Amino acid sequence: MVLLRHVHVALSAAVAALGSALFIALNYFYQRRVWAPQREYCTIREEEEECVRRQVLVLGLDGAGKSSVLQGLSRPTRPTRGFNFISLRVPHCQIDFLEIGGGEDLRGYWSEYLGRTHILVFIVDSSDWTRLPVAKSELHRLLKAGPQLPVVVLANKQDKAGAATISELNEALSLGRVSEERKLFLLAAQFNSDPAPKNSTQGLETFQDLLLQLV
Ligand SMILES: Nc1nc2c(ncn2[C@@H]2O[C@H](COP(=O)(O)OP(=O)(O)OP(=O)(O)O)[C@@H](O)[C@H]2O)c(=O)[nH]1
Ligand SMILES: [Mg+2]
Repeated sequence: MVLLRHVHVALSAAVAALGSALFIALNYFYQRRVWAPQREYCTIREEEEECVRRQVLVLGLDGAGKSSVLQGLSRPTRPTRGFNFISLRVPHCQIDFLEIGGGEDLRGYWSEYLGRTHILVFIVDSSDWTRLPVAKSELHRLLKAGPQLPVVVLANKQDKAGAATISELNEALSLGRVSEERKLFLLAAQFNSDPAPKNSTQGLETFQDLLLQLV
């Protein structure tokens, strides 16, 4: 009888411990995956103190889709004289996205922002074959100016007919030339505002997950 009671107590304790571990794990997993703009996730004071601020610089030629990507991550943004800015709160971190317009007149200023940046997102219009050489030289100029910076190259507009594939872009942008030391990622994406299912946004989750790992 006494032995049975001991077994019962031990089993209950084991179930309780397993339940708590599961609860903590689920909570942690849920928090890590959360990405919702305009909400405060650092609600616990201790966590608030740990919050860090990270800047993601979003560049790419004019029309590549920078604003569309920011809109995909958040709500529509207001362009301010060639600049777009959104701020997202995720657990332990506030991520500031700064887009600078891609017109020729603004490209000269891009590198001035690298010093304050933690991650560079370079967006390419995969269907714009004629301007891929320009995108390539701008990208390599930035890589040279920010030798330590992790870089995510977003191969946007994959929905468009004749869009370059990932391997074609790897070649066209000479990414093989980039040092192996550099954290460099090339991701396929489409951020079309057209609501038709075949045109809808793709690659958003992978992009978000990658950013969460890099910040
Ligand atoms: N088909 C298609 N169109 C896209 C996609 N992403 C953006 N666009 C369209 O491309 C055009 C330019 O997009 P923007 O987001 O304004 O480009 P941007 O890089 O911010 O351009 P600048 O601010 O001028 O440097 C818009 O008409 C978008 O709707 C995509 O993935 N697929
Ligand atoms: Mg824009």
